[in-house]
Amino acid sequence: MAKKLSRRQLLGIGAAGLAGSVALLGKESEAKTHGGSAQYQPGGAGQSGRGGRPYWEKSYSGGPIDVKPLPPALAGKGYKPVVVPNGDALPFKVVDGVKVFHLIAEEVDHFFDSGLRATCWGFNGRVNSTIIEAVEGERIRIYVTNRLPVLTSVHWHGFYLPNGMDGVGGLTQPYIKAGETVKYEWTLRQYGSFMFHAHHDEMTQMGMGLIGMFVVHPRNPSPDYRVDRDFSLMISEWSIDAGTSRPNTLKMNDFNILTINGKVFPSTAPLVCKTGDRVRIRLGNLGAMDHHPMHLHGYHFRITATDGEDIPLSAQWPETTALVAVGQSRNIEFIADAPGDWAFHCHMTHHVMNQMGHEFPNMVGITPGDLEEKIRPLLPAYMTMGHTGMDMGRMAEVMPYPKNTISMKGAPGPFGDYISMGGLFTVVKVRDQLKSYDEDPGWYRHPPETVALKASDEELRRDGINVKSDGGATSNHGR
Ligand SMILES: [Cu+2]
Repeated sequence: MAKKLSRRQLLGIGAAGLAGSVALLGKESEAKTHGGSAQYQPGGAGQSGRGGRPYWEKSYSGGPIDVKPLPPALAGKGYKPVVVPNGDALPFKVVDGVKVFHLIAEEVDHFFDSGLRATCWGFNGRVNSTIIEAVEGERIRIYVTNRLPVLTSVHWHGFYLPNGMDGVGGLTQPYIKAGETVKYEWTLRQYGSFMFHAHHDEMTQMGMGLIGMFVVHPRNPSPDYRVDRDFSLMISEWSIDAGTSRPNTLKMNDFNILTINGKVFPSTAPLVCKTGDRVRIRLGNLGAMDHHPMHLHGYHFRITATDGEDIPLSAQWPETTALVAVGQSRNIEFIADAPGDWAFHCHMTHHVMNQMGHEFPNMVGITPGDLEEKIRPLLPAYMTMGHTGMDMGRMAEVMPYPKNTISMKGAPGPFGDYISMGGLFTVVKVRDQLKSYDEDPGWYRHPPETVALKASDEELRRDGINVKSDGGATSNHGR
């Protein structure tokens, strides 16, 4: 344990970062109103248990709750805000040294993609993509207004807090009735990637969209912790039958809409980085039933934190796929030193599809013959599904989509072909030159000779490739 620091010394640390927030305080009123005599110490009881103490002799719940909070920090001064593709952080104000938020649970007419909208439930006009952002040591007060026609409560997932602030409707608090506003308040004695979600009739309320990321920045981040790009992605899954506009929260499997921050590819905003940037992606999963192995192309990364806490450097290991189970968050970190358009997606193949029906007979390998011609007079839009797989280009040509649906997968790509992906898919766009992080830099322009293209006859001849007679038995190693 580092030696105990006085409040003055604490404020002296990272003075540039805290200067703005100290001015905000005016007087130390928060110290009088909240907490006992001990100042909250960043990286203290809850975080690491370092300093030669036995393993068990640390707090697993953040230590004493009646600590004096640290002053609130402002975006860009006390912390570097996270980037929320297709979303934004909830605004706040500072009242007497307390950071005050107003979270509103309400019905939202939500666009998953240009072809699909649905009436969902969300927070402050967004679905899955309103995040709360705060800083370790702060006192926070969150008013939750229930504009839904049902009871609700909001649970703060992964937080050390007084039991009565935990948000489990009926257990730790009375429900928030329709039209009511309830106040949650506690001091943040930790940092990390956390979440919040409705904790009443979860199947319905979380399934309708009442989930969000809650990012708490460390008070005095070490140089190791600092990144250039810090993305926050919430993963979820939905069942919305073609032509309908309400999520079916009774579904237990075969979810057909899989979203990152409430959007499906190609509507997922790319993660824009500059070559050489240190990148953190915070992944949260508050879907209903499915775990998502999120795979990044072209790089390996380290899994650096769970919603428990940071993983010590010595315990991190390299990965290319991070499994994010329901109710978990994972931070992954890497240096984006390879320019390009790098796919980042769930590796469950059905999770990179949109609005897929799963009740078709298996047609792979079947020769359909004149089946279509025979059925068309009866069903004009009939198309034999998938005897060579799912040909989305042809589907788009042949099949008129019902109203309020999106294609199963596919978006026009840079080569005139379809990108045969949907759902839990986005693109990490790494560029040597960037005008702005906020602009989509378009498709990557590959250096000459670095794209897989059709082999020329000359190349085939040179390397002795006979496309007609090669193949068959493969025991002839090296020939
Ligand atoms: Cu998945």
